[in-house]
Amino acid sequence: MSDGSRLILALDLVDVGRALRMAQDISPHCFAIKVNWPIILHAGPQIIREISRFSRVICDLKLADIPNTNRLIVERVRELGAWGVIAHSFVGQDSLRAVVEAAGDMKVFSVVAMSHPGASDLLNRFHDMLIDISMKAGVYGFVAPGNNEAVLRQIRARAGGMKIISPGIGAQGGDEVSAVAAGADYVIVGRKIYQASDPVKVAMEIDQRLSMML
Ligand code: 3DU
Repeated sequence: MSDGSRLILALDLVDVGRALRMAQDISPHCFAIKVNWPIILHAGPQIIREISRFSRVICDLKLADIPNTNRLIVERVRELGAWGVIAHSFVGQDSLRAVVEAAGDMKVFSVVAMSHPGASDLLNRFHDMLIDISMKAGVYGFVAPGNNEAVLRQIRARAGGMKIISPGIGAQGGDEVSAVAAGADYVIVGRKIYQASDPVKVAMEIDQRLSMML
């Protein structure tokens, strides 16, 4: 893993062998590797431990349950050695606080807006309230759309110096440099990298483009 990188690899491959090889090859060029339900359901939760041996791992479980259930899940994620975990904030302060308390040293990122078109139906109209709920719950940072500069800039303005990680780059139309310019600290990139004919090269190019902004 690279401490100075602003790239987070979204490892949404369901071929576990390929996913692990790619994680190893790309980890020197990214800050962290994000695992989501597809790879966890195919490989089993131990994939979190396995990748944590050589990289920071962010578990994108988008937790959205009552406090007790959120707590039980986060305790297990912590045992498996993850560096961070992602939870929804719309369920309210108590549910999110349960995540923060169970997380210990793990970083908690809350979703305050999303990158898909349907996010404008409801969720993205409430990002200010979701940021306030998240701050009161004590999260470390936010997940905000890297392909929606207007929303991302508003979230950055309200988030102050808190960390923002942004998906929506590449396959969902966003650009990594524009997202960082609009306020993202890190960009989350999946298909643009793992569907490329040379994923390591694409990851290195993104990493280099972003490092030139520093
Ligand atoms: O579109 P990509 O292939 O670069 O993958 C983006 C990843 O980020 C994927 O794991 C998805 O579940 C996650 N994500 C979003 O794409 C959008 C959000 O608002 C939140 C998370």
